[in-house]
This record gives sequence, structure tokens and C-alpha cells, in this order.
Amino acid sequence: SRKLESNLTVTEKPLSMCPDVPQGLVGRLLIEFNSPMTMQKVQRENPDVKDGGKYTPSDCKAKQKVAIIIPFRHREHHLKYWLHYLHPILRRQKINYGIYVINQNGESMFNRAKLLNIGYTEALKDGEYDCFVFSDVDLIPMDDRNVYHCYDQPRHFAIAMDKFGFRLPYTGYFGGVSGLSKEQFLKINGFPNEYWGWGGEDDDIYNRITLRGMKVNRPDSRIGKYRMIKHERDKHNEPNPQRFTKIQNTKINMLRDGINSLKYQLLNVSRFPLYTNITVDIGTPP
Ligand code: UD2
Ligand code: MN
Repeated sequence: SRKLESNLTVTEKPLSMCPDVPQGLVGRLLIEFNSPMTMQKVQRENPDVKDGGKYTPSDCKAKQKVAIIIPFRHREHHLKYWLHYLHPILRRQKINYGIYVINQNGESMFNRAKLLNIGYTEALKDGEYDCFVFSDVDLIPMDDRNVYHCYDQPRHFAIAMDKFGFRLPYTGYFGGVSGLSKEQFLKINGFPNEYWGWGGEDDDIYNRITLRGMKVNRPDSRIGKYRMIKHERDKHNEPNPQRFTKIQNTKINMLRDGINSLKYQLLNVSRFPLYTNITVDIGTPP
């Protein structure tokens, strides 16, 4: 009986896999941007999040390790709300995740897709991620059943936004929030680096996906609802006049423009309590 006793004390129960449909989701959420928000408050709300914005479920083993990548410049106010809403949602979804804010240094033209490529690259230097969720900083899901992991095809999460009357604006729309496994991302040579300013880069990514024989996967429209924090168009992110011709040429350009041609200068990596900030110099348009 002594043996039994010692066995009982030394044996740790192995964690079982997290269920495909997480338990403890609440469904529809109330999302508003009027209550005051501070980083201190959000930190107090999320004591279980580890330095750099990492979290691992404690009661089950997640099947995927998910890097959440946010393209960023001068949107501190939006980031506080994003962290306030998303950390608890991701926790309920039993996601093993890390948050990466990719901050474009300087005031040259913004380049969302290039920042996302950098996020993919830098996240992989930090952990063995097998899934990448790319999210605008101003988009909050209105339902926690919209689960932020990867699927057997590239996933488009933000399908019904308030600003588009809660409808998909067009069939090939892939903006806002999307998710690709490492394999899916590499199959399309990552994202384009040559879209400077607003627009077109999301359509280019959609083209890449279909040109490589994949099909975009989407949640049910009741579950895929989002609120976007209202904002003006930022300075140095004016609509890109070349976007219409560029998206006609994805098929040729994707061979040379993508993760295989990514160049940037890493300026700083800082692990904050709720996210990892990565500041980069991405250069200027040609
Ligand atoms: C739409 C898409 C977005 C992207 C963009 C075209 C939605 C909800 N989203 O966003 O995914 O395809 O059109 O490029 O339809 N950002 C900064 N600082 C800046 C500029 C941009 O942080 O100065 C980041 C931030 O994460 C922002 C994202 O880039 O959410 C997209 O820019 P936006 O919000 O100005 O563009 P929007 O809402 O038209
Ligand atoms: Mn926006």
C-alpha cells in the first residue's frame, strides 16, 4: 500500500486534447467602445496572460499553436480595446496563442501585407507556431463561437462587419481578419510586399489562395459578425492608385513577390504583459 501511495503522489495526470468545440463559450457578445480603457485595467483583467501576450490553456492540450499578427502604426487607442476584448475570448476558445503587434517605424507609406509577412517571420523566430491569424487592430468579433485557429482551408473570419451592413461586401473579400496554417501560407508564397497604401492587398491574397487551388472557408454569417472601431483614414495610408492593375497580375507577381522576397530591418522587440511589440523599418515605395 505504500507503493500505491507513492504512485499516487508522483503521477501527474496527462492533459487530454482540447475538444473541437470548446466548452464554456458564451456566444453573442456586447461590444462597445465608449467605456474608458487603460492598459493597466486590461492587464488587471488578464492575470493569466504571460509576458509577451502568451497564453496556454491550463485544463487541456491545444492542437494548434496560434500566432496572432496585428499590423500597426499609431493606433494605441484601438489596441487597448482589442486586447480588452480578445484576450478573454481567446482564453474561452482554449487557444494556445501569442500576440504580435508589428509596428511600422517612421512615417512612410503604410504597407499592411508586408507587415503581416514580417509578423509570420518574427513569430516563427519566437515559437513553433503552426497557425497564423492576421487581424486588423480595430476589429472585434461579436461572437466567441468564431474560433481563432486554422482550418483545412484558408479561413476568412471577418465576414459580416457593421460597416458593411453585416454582409460580405463581395464574394472575393478577404480583408479584416483571416487565418492560414503555415502550410497554406507557404503554398501561396505568403503575402505581397508591393502594395503600399490602402487597398488591394487583401484581394491579392484571395487571388493567391484560389490560384493555388485552395478555397476560402468562412463561418456562418450569424457567427462571423464584427464591430470596427470608427476611424478616419490614417495619414500615409491613402488609397493605392495602382491597386486595380496590380490585382490583375497576381498570378505572375506571386512567384517573385512574397515571403521569398521579404526584406526589412528589425529595430526592436519588446515583450509587454499583453503583447509582443516588434518595430520594423520596411523601407519606402519604389
Ligand atoms: C480595410 C480592411 C483591411 C485592409 C484595408 C485595405 C476592413 C474591416 N478591413 O480596412 O483588412 O484590407 O481595408 O488596406 O474592411 N493600420 C495602422 N495604422 C495606420 C494604417 C493602418 O495600424 O496608419 C492597420 C490597422 O491594424 C488597421 C489596418 O491596418 O486596422 C487596416 O487599415 P484601416 O483600418 O485604415 O483600413 P480599413 O478599415 O478600410
Ligand atoms: Mn479599419
